[in-house]
Amino acid sequence: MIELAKRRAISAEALVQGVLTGNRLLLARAISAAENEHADAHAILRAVFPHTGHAHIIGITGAPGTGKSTLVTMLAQQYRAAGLTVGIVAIDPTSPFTGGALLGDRVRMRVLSGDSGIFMRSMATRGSLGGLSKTTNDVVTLLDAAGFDRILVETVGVGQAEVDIASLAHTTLVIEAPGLGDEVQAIKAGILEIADILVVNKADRPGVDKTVKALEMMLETEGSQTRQIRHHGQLLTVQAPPAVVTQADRWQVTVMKTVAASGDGIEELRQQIEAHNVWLHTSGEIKVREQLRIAHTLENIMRAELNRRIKASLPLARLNGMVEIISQRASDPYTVADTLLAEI
Ligand SMILES: Nc1nc2c(ncn2[C@@H]2O[C@H](COP(=O)(O)OP(=O)(O)O)[C@@H](O)[C@H]2O)c(=O)[nH]1
Ligand SMILES: [Mg+2]
Repeated sequence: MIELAKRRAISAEALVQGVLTGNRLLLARAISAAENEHADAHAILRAVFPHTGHAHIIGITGAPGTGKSTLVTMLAQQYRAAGLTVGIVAIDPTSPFTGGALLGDRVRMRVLSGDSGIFMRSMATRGSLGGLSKTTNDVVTLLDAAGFDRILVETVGVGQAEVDIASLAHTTLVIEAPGLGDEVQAIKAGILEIADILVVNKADRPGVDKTVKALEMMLETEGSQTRQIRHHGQLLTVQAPPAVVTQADRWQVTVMKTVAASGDGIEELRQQIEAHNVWLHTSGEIKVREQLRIAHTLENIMRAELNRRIKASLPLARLNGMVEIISQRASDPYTVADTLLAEI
């Protein structure tokens, strides 16, 4: 039972119905339950899962300050103008208590509020080794079940989250901005492997053409026809089966210029995202990406569950006792770890 306004509790069944009928208040409650790993969370997610698989999931990553949040807001409005509904998940690795980014999000929420075709949620990453957490997956699942046509997931391009986004999204946008000094140096290696569309935002700023050129040169030299994703710690190269690969089957990564602050180039970007969506289906690539998404989700769920079990079966006193034994060299951490894991 989820506590609402101190006294009223809402049953998992009511939350599931709320999500499936697009009730915003109940959707928000269900998301909170998932985020807080409430006891009902898994029951809710299980019940809504058969109703997922319809949304096109779009990941947006890039360094802080490149204009991702501004761009996502504009893109959402453009999608609305095109008659589609949009769910937004903004993931911020900073603490919700430091303010900064969330303050910006509050401004953004005001811009987008009042439109029932848009639902936005900000979340801080926690307890997931810098990557996207299991709960990010869960929130996407709930938005998908609630019937949103497009789900935009904004994540700061730092560490593991940047690579993870490519396993979560169907289409990945990497956002750059001009004026990062030595362009080629500033553009991180690995970006070409995850980007389906490269965006140079802040195209109103000097140096934009230099940045575009640098990216285009990188694309030419690396001939980014394959997409590499780390899975089980191994580099997985995703490509269509060799027999059917023709030039027409390949997705051409392009560099697009936008000014998110004014909206310039946003409609063109939206159309390119839609073109990628069409390509995913005509080429059959959608199946490959869906399998990756599911494998990634499954791994995240198992890892989270294992963490929970380890914590539950290992009281602090016992852990401290083990630490003492190891520190006296009466045993070693490998043996103790095996013993403790065997008990789970
Ligand atoms: N000049 C210019 N400023 C922009 C543009 N897009 C965003 N900004 C500004 O850049 C700053 C960072 O934007 P934000 O969307 O928060 O970036 P994020 O950290 O990547 O999410 C804000 O002050 C925006 O107003 C743009 O196209 N041109
Ligand atoms: Mg942002």
